Amino acid sequence: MNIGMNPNSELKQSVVSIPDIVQVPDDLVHQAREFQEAIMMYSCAIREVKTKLEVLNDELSVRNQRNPIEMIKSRVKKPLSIVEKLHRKNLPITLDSMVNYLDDVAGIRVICSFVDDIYAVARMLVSQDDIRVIAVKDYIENPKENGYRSYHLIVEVPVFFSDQKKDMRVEVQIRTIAMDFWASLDHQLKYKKDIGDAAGSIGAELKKCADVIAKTDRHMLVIRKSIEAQRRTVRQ
Ligand code: 0O2
Repeated sequence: MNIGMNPNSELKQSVVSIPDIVQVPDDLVHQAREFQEAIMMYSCAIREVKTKLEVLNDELSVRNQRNPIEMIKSRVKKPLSIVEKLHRKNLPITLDSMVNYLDDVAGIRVICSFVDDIYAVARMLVSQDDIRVIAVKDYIENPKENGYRSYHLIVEVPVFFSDQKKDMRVEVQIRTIAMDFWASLDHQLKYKKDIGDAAGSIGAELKKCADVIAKTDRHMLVIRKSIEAQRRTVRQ
């Protein structure tokens, strides 16, 4: 066992807290370092896009006297979820695969008040000239079979680092409070896999809830629009 000074010790310490007496292969240290750097870059990309969304929300809230965005959540995908997704897609479990084939390592979830806010926010974000749209999935217009609704965008945003500019991919999921409520519970329930024969009927119940929620979202929008129309009439 090598207990002397290891030339890589400083690097090792910065990547993981492994005592110096533990021999870690240099290539593993190198890979860990590269992974850490990639994750840092994704987290910076999240900050760039999040700031854009916050700016839009601030501007629109002053102009329209209400916030189109209720909340913004973000996350960098956890290492185990990255491995699980690469495995599910039959891709090699490598850093290159992650960077080249996973579009949702950096993820932002925007929770809007009303359905029309989703489209307004998406339109304003993608019309910014440093944003490149890679893919759009409109699960509101075309809900998933299980009832899942949300508007998904994969965008690329340039991030300036000390010695380079990198175009980073970020997945932006935009949905209403009601859609988010459904998706959160659906996500929780997916982890409870020991439901045996009940899976079909539970799926059907969840689908019913999703449809009720979508109807409520549409109804809330009608109410807001009639309030706005009323206000305009009163002002005239
Ligand atoms: P997590 O843990 O939320 O990140 P792709 O990403 O394009 O390779 P897919 O499944 O075709 O794979 O993409 P899609 O349909 O755009 O879905 C990606 C993400 O949307 C999922 O990420 C979920 O966050 C969300 N999502 C999609 N369908 C459902 C659903 O039925 N229920 C819920 N609750 N969320 C859903 P991950 O990586 O699966 O999970």
